[in-house]
Amino acid sequence: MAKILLTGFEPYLDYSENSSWVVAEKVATRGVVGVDIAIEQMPVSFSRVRVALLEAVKKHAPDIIIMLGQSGASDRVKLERVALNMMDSRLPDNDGYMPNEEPINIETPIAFFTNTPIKSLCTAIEEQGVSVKISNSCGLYVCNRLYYEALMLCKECHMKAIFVHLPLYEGQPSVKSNKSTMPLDDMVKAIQTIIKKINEEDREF
Ligand code: PCA
Repeated sequence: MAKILLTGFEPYLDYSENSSWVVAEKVATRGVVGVDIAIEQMPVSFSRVRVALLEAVKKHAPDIIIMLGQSGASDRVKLERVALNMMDSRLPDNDGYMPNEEPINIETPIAFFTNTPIKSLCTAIEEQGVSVKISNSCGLYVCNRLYYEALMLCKECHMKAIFVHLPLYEGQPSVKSNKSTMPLDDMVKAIQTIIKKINEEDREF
């Protein structure tokens, strides 16, 4: 049975909840037939997120890692294609750190692409009637760092990885009423679809 590691983030900035963690918990509760899903929460910390990822991967030894993050400005699910070797932010992380154009690792490539079939994942989610798009920038905040580290790990072991940015969810506490939101069930459906699709394609090889 394929082993999936699903990660979400802890709350950050003014948000009392993080939609990515709420969705990760719901996906784990509902499950997907034929796969074993583990979830782990990641810290919103440039310096601590790498170790948190390494520990989670060591603990669960997943075939596939799907990382979720909240994107407060988004009105749809965003499948991230690329992670950049760069950290830069005008907003602090949960340790109060604000990097200024710092490389993640001076010895490794400037970017990595996902090793999952991102276009067919996008089509499969669209077919479920959920708003989705492929994004070519995961930002330069903590989500991008996590994604970069995960894709670097994929070069050393047999693991597939994709990062998915999620909107705020309908009814999410401490969210201003002018912000776009999405029903929680749609986001859960999108992630279940990704898990099913990658798992199916994995078994074809
Ligand atoms: N979103 C942030 C970090 C944590 C989260 O959920 C990001 O997009 O980098």
